[in-house]
Amino acid sequence: MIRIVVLISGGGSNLQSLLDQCQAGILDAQIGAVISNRPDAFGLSRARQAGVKALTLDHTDFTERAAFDRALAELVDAQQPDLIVLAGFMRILTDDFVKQFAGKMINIHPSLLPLYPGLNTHQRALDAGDSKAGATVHFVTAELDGGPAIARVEVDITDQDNAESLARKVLTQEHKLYPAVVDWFVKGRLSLNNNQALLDDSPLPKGGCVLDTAAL
Ligand code: NHR
Ligand code: GAR
Repeated sequence: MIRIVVLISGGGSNLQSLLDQCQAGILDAQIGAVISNRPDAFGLSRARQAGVKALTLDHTDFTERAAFDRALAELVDAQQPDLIVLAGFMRILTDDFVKQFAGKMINIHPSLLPLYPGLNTHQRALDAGDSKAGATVHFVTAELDGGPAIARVEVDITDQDNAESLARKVLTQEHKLYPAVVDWFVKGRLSLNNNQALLDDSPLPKGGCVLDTAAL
């Protein structure tokens, strides 16, 4: 069975949706370990609750970013993962780390990429007067939130929305999007070739294919 390592920094609700789908047998994969860079991340409790190994590598114990990344790479590699899933992981990874796991590391980002890479995405979408927001799953490359997109979900922005309400709406859809994309990987349908994401050997559109989560 495919082994997954999930990297988190916080609440871990996306992690929970993956744990639930593995538990239910919908995802034919094993989450071998969850690693957090923050010792107080609630996601670590979710992992333990599910009987999954929960590890912490505190970035504040390191004076240099590169040293933290080397230690993280060693810890991840020791789990022998087939897939590394970033789920609310908040540390930018060095080129060396990304290269080591090229083609087998994905991230979920709370915007319709290529719009709003980086942080504070929901407020930026509101400030721009956008009518739509969403989340994108992409392969992780050295370019921050710039790796080839796989799939996205979209939500409407209403006049009533603020950054919190929008974050909640998008997060609810992320919980459907991420397991669906992980399932493609688990089934061997997803690959990265020459900086292009492929599903069943066909190139995915720029920005990723739009998933209709109502149909999931
Ligand atoms: N690393 C690489 N090389 N490429 C990507 O695409 C990455 C990555 C690491 C994380 C997630 C990303 C997101 O989905 C991600 C994608 C953290 C920051 C950030 O600025 C930006 C984007 C993402 C994650 N982090 C600060 C830093 O100095 C710390 C912020 C904090 O601790 O709160 O690392 O949004
Ligand atoms: C999610 O919205 C995810 O897309 C976002 O943080 C949230 C994590 O929620 N990720 C980033 O902003 C990465 N920089 P969770 O911990 O409950 O899964």
